[in-house]
Amino acid sequence: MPDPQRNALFLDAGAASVQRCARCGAVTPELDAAAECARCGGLLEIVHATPDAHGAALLALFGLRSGMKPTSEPSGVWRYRELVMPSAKEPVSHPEGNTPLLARRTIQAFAGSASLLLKHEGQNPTGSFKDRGMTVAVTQAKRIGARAVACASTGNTSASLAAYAAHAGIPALVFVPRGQIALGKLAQSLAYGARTLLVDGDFDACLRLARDASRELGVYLVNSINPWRVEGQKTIVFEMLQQLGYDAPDWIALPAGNLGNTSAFGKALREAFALGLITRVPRLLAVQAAGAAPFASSFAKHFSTHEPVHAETLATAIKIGDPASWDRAVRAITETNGVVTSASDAEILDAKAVIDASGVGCEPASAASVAGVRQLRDRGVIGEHERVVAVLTGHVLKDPGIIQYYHQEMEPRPARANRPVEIGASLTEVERVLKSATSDGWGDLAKSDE
Ligand code: AN7
Repeated sequence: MPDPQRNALFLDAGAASVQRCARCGAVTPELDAAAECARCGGLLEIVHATPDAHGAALLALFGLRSGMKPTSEPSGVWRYRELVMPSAKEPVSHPEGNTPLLARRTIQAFAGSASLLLKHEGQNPTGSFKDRGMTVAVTQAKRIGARAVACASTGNTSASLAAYAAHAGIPALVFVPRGQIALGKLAQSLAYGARTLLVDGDFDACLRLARDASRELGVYLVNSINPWRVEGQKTIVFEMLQQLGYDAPDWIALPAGNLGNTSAFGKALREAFALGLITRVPRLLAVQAAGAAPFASSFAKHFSTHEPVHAETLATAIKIGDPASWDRAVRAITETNGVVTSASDAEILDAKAVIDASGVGCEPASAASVAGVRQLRDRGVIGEHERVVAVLTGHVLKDPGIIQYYHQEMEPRPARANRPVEIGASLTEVERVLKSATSDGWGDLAKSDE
C-alpha cells in the first residue's frame, strides 16, 4: 500500500524520522540498518517530522544554538581585536580561529593525563595555527601598502601566507627548503598562487635570505619575528581561556620550532593576567624535536647558553636549528615557570599514531605536545590531577608522506601501524578480514586465521 505521506516533505509534527525509498515510497524505521530499500532496492532518503517551531521562532532557535548573532564577529582572532590590532578597519580574514577543545579518552590514557584537552589549531582554514597570525600580518601589509609579502617557512607559514595574500590581492614570495617540506604544504603554496622558491639550503638559510630580501628589496616580511603575527597567535590562548570559562588550566603544552608561538603564548598570558581575565597563570610546556632542540638544551642549563644546532627530524615543521624568537621565548618560559623538553622522532610518531587513531589526527610536529605531556607525567613534573591543554598545531593531511611511511613502509613494523590489506574481489576474502575485528578495533589479520 502506498504510504499516504509518500510525497510529503515533512511528516506530521511529533512523528519519528523515517527512511523512505525515493523510488517506491516504502518506509522503514530510522534505526533500520538496511542500506537500500528492502522492497525494490531503491535509494533511501530521510524524512523528519514538521518542527514544532516555524518561521521566526525556528530562526531564533537556530540562532540561540549557534551562540552568536548573525552580525557578530565570525573570526576567532578579530573577536579579540582590542588586544590584537584595535585600529584595524578592514581585516583580511577567511575567517579563522574558533577551533575546538577536544577530550579523547585514548589520548588521555596514552599521555597519562585524565583531564587532557586538545586545542586543535589544525582546524583553521589552511590547516594550521599560522592563520591566526597571518590574518593580522597581511592586514598590516595591506594597510601599509606593501608591494609584496614574503616569508621563509617549513611549510605552514608559506601555505597560510599564500592563502591570505591571495585574499588581499598582494603578491607573495615564499622561501622553503627544497625537498624538506611536507607535500600538503607545498601543494597549498602552489595552489593559492604564491611564487614558491625552493631554496637549496635548510630553513635557517631560508630565513636569512628572506630577511635580507625584505631589508634590501622592500618586501614586507611576515615570519613570526613580525610583531603582528605574534598578536594574532595570542588568540589561541584567549580563545582557549574563554572556552574554559576563564578557569585557567595548570599547563599549556605546545610544539616549539622557531619559538614564535611560545613567545605569543607568554605575551597572551601576561596580558590576560594583567587585565584580570585570569587569576592564575598556567605553566607553559614547550616541546622541541630531539634533533632540533637548541632551546631545550639551553633550558637544561638555565638558559645560560644559546647554541644553534644542525636540525634533523621527521617533524619537518619544527626542523629549525636557530630559532628566531629566542629571547621572547626565554621570557615566556621564565615568567610562566615553564618547562622546555624534547621528544625523539619515535616518541613523536607514537603520539601521532594515537592521536590519529582517535579520529582527531594531526601532523607530526603537533604530536610533540602530547609526547611532551606524556614525558612530564612519567617524570612526575605534571601532577596526576593537574589540568593540561595540549595544542595541536597542524592538520593530519599536511603530511601524507609520513603517514604512508609509518603505516605502510616502516621496518620493523611499528606496533600501531595500520597496514592496508590487498584482497581479491571476493566475499570470502572480505569475511576473512571482518573476522579480525575486535571490540577495540582491528586485530592482526594473520592471527584471525587461527
Ligand atoms: C605544525 O611554517 O616555522 O615555534 O615556517 O608548522 O612558532 O615556530 C612552522 C612551525 C609547530 C612551531 N607546529 O611553531 C613555518 C614554521 C607546526 C608548525 C610549529 C610550526 P613556532
